[in-house]
Amino acid sequence: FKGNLLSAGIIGAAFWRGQSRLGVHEGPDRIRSSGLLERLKQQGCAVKDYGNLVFDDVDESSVGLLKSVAAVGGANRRLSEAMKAVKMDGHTAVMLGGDHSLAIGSIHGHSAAVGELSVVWVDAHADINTPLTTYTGNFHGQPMSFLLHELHSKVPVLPNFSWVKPCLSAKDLVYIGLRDVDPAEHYILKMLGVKVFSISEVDRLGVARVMEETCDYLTTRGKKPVHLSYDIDAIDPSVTPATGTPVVGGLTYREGVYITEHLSQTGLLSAVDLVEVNPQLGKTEADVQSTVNTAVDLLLGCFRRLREGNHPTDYTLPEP
Ligand code: 6HN
Ligand code: MN
Ligand code: MN
Ligand code: MN
Repeated sequence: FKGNLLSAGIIGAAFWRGQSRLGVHEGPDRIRSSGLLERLKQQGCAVKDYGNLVFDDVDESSVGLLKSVAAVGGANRRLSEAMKAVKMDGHTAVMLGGDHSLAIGSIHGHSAAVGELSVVWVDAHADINTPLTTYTGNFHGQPMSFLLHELHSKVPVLPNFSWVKPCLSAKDLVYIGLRDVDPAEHYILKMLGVKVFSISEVDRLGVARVMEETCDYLTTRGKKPVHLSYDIDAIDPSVTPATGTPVVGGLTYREGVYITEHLSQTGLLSAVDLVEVNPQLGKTEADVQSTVNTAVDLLLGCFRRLREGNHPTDYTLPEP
């Protein structure tokens, strides 16, 4: 338990044009209003809320199949700058989405501030389509293709994307929870030899061994700051139904939280994305609350919360 001087720098990114379903822009405020900041402070974490980013009203036009290209590029550019500033201020950065296309700006800005990163991507999906392999045209299924050095030559230059420079090596990436991977994505993962703990590996090994192996794998080449990109749809839709692309057979609540607890205890966690919470997609208010409360618990886990309980390091029992 290294130090108790964690501080969270929170950025809201109420952006949804990386996919087509209305409501995911409500994620940041809904997660805040469920008590995230108060509960982080209660557990001894300093908190600075940078508010929600203001995005330019750029045109929403498509390039072929690709939806809202310039909007996605522009929003991510702004997010990248904000993320870099939060890291320069010395915080553990928290990016509340919004859809998962925002990982482009989040990881790019994080890397611009601290250099080489490890990325742990927890998701039902690999989000590694290129703009030429996507069949939905949604950028939330493509962010990883813009970030990897190895895919640079496979990604065309698009309007408002010329600022994006790949910043991640395939060997510094681990996926956890995959269970809905497109054929082209599967090909890319195999071609690049990316480390993947699909939901089948979670079944086979158990989440504790998956996390041990994840950390061992990432740290064999040195201890780089870790960026955790957490898509709420990694968790089973019975727990987190309010999301745009739910897939049956996901992580349990307990497995999901364990991942955050384990990474937090390494002391290497430097930034977290929590994306794809869509409050408009719950069938009932209870569905929405279950989704949002789980998102909050995942974030608390990222800031050293332990389910066994915690106490301040200087705690002393009152004398009678
Ligand atoms: N997400 N592979 C599909 C696509 O559209 O490329 C689904 C992507 C889902 C993205 O959940 O962040
Ligand atoms: Mn997903
Ligand atoms: Mn470990
Ligand atoms: Mn995703």
